[in-house]
Amino acid sequence: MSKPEILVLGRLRPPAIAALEAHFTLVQPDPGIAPGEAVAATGDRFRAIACNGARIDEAVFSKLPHLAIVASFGVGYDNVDAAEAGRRGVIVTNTPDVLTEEVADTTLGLLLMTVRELSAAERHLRAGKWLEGPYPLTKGTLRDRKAGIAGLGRIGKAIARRLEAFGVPVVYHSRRPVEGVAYPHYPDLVAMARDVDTLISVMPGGPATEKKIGKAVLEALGPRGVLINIGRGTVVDEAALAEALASRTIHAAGLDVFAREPHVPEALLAADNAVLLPHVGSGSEHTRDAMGQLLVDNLVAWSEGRPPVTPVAETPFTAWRG
Ligand code: 8YV
Repeated sequence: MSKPEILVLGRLRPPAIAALEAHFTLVQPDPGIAPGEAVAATGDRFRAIACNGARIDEAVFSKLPHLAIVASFGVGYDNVDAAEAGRRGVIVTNTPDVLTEEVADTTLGLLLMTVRELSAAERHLRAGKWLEGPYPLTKGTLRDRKAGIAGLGRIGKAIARRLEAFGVPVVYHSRRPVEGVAYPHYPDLVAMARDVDTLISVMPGGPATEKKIGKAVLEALGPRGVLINIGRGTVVDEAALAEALASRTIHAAGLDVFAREPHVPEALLAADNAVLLPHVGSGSEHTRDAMGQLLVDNLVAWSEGRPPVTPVAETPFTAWRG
């Protein structure tokens, strides 16, 4: 019996490719070609997609009339129009849980780098400036801070646990209180920003959160304020943030994500009070391979007629085109 075909859109690491090849025949268009174009002539062949970052929207769905499943790499799936998938009876899966601790570790690293200026201090040493004098004492410290986490899902909770261990009090913002959580809840983001000096965003991307962290939130955070963004870049109004950093409306920012990756606005690159990382939150081989394996497990479950392991909320497993 021939193996089912999988359309691979975007890059996957060799272990995931090898694991997929054990079960499927892979069709891998050049990742530089837009998904709609890549499937223009052959779309009705495919019932399953494995994707990493590729935009899968209405235009792509319309070229894939027999599609049953989109297995997306990453916990965030703002690149996939999951609501449209739901309407079409297509299951979308993501890769939660396996990256939670890694992303939380990176968040604490980025927070410390930002508050204690660790990357600037290392640059001072490497430039030979230590010979001329010590690196200046930092204005920032974790010792007197209070953190507000925007988005208290699995990753937000893992960050909160670490902050507790560091002795930093935690509050959180989400639309509704999270069950079983004792941290104080703020339904209003500006109100929370006013009450904390360290805002950590783990919010997902998409239209509902676009530019939620803008001028009003940054002003509320105030001159001691530190913004850490580990979720999605689109959540921050980057022009307003660059302005707030330049005018010292806030003290500093640590960013792992940007609105138009891999492009980073010049005004942020110019900010000496910003620590900028190239979206490395989950970026260890260990964790990326666990994510890859979960993507494969979802597709194998589909091909064997079993329920998907990690379907997204918009496409719960009820009836699907197995
Ligand atoms: C990945 C991420 O780097 O899981 C996510 O949502 O942002 C990251 O862990 C990204 O998905 C890789 O494409």
